[in-house]
Amino acid sequence: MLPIDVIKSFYTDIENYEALDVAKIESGHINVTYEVKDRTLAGTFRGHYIFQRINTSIFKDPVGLMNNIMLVTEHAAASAAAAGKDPSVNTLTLMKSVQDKVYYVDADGYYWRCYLFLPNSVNLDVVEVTPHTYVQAGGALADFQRMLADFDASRLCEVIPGFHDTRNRFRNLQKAIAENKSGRAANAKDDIEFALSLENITGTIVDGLRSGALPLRVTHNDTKLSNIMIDNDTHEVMCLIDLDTVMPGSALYDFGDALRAGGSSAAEDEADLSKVNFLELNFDKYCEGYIGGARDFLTDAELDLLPESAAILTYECGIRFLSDYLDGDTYFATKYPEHNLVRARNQFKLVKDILGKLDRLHEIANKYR
Ligand code: GN1
Ligand code: MG
Repeated sequence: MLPIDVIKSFYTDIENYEALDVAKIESGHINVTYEVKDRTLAGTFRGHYIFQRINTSIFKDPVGLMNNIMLVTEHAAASAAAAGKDPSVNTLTLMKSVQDKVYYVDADGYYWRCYLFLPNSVNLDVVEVTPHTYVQAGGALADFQRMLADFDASRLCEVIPGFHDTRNRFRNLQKAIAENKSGRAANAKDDIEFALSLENITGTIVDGLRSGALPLRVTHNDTKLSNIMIDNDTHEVMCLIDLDTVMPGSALYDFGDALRAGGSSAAEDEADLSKVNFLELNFDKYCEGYIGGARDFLTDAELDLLPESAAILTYECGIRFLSDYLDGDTYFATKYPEHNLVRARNQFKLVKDILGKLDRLHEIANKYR
């Protein structure tokens, strides 16, 4: 239920409504989302909004999280306007409450927020996915990073501390192996051996951030196709949505994670590893969109590491699945007992494939620099 006091706190014109539709949107897994349409009796829109109740069992600091989203969307809007673009299309727009805040706490203590609905938008994965989809996805990430390239990312809080600290993820794996809480380490002997053999890649990005060799930027951390909105008629990219995991970090986190998912020929839990391969064509198309849109602000150090970042972020996800398997499946939802081990093996197969193709991937990325 969307309480009326929540609507009224963001939308003062509601007193004059003629026809108000409230519909629950079921696609997200974390927050509770409603679409609110205010129309005249003749059917013309007077207002069109997204209301969301923030899941505070996952996001324990909703005020810090909303402050991140406010800073990032305001900066992105100003950048879009300065570039002669339409901010209401190129970024989400938060509504302010009657208390002049970007969130509202209801009588039961729930945190709510309200965005303007992106006009005539549809998710990128709703239309048919083709190689061109990856040009668009890469372009969407480049647009997001470009609008925020001159924003001081250290002003943002770490919504999930150490989210892509691969060295820390590696220490967590060592701990999970030593503790072997599930008693399943023997089932994963070769996988553990493989995971431990790649410690040398865990510092590439985090050490670069710490030394300043890689710039600190705003990262999105969930750049899947369903979080990219396009215009329903022209199919032009509008913007990224789902800004809950916006945090300070490296541009390589988002590039690498996008290819972890979008570069694979199979789902991340495909058990038949012969079907799991890294697709050079998807990498090429994503590079076309991403490097094409981002090469003027990315540093050489970032551009040099794009292929490696795909391997590192895939490896990191693999060791998270493996650690969770050893811990007894406490973090990721699983559908059957060995699900996390299947996922880990799948990711490791992809890592091997990426590492074996690094020279070729550098050639591809260099075409667009
Ligand atoms: C989780 O919630 P979802 O499915 O978008 C995880 C990501 C992993 C992904 C792997 C907050 O993402 O980091 O890459 O699973 N998100 C969080 O499927 O841990
Ligand atoms: Mg998400």
